[in-house]
Amino acid sequence: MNARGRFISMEGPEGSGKTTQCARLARRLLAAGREVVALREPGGTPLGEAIRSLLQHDAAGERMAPEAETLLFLASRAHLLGQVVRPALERGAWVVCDRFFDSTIAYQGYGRGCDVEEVIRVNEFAVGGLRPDLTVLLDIDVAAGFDRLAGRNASAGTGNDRFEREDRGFHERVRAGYLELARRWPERIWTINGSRDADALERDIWSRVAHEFGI
Ligand code: Z5A
Repeated sequence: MNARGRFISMEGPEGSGKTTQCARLARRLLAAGREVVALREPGGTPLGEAIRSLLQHDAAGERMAPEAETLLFLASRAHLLGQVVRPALERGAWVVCDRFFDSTIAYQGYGRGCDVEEVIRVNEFAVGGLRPDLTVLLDIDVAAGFDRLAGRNASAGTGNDRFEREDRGFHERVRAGYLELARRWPERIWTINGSRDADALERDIWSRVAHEFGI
C-alpha cells in the first residue's frame, strides 16, 4: 500500500492569488512525479458545485441566514472529503485545495459574526478530524485584493458575486480573522505576503513544500 498522501490548502482574502498559486503548485508537484488532485471549495463534486451556485449567486433571491450559509459550506466539505479527499490521500495522492476548513471560520465566523468556537465545532463535525498537512495563507491588503479582482472581472466581463459585494468592513474582519487563525495554529498555517509577484510567490511556496515534505 502507498504511504498516505499529503494535503495542502491555500487560503486568503479575495484576490490574494489562491487560484493562481494552487495551479502553479499542482504543476510543480506533477513535474516532481506526484499524483495531484486539485480541488476548490465549495465544489469539487456535482453536489458541491450545486451548493456553490446556491451560495454565490443567491438565485433564490432571499437573504441567507448566516447559520444556513455555514451549514451549506460544511455540507459541500463533508461530501468532498468522503467522495474525493480521503480516497485520494489513502492511495497516496497529493491534494491541493483552493480554500478549506479555515475559510468557514474566517468568513462565517469572523466575517458574518457567527460564534467562532461554534463554527470550529461544526466544522470539526464535517471534517471528522482531518486537517491539511500545510495551509498556505496568502495575506493581502483588502483594497489591493479588490483591485486585482476588478481587473480580472473587467477582462472576463463578469460581475461581483455575493461575497465580493460585501462591504469593506466584512472583508477586513475576514482578513483579521485569518491572521488570528495563523496565530492560533502556527504549526499548520504559514502566512506569506500575497502582494508580491506571482513568480516569487510560486518559488517560495515550492521551496517550503519541497523542504517540509522532503521532495
Ligand atoms: N467561502 C466562505 O464564505 N466560506 C467557506 O467555507 C468557503 C468559501 C470554502 C468562493 O469564491 C467564495 O466562498 C469566497 C469565500 C466564500 N468568496 N468570495 N468571493 P471563489 O472561489 O470564486 O473566489 P475566491 O476563493 O474568493 O477567489 P478569488 O478572490 O476570486 O481569487 P483568488 O483565487 O484569491 O485569486 P486569483 O484568481 O488567483 O487571482 C485574482 C486576479 O489577480 C487574477 O486576475 C490573477 O491573474 C491576478 N493575480 C494573481 N496573483 C497575482 C499576483 N501575485 N500579482 C498580481 N496579480 C495577481
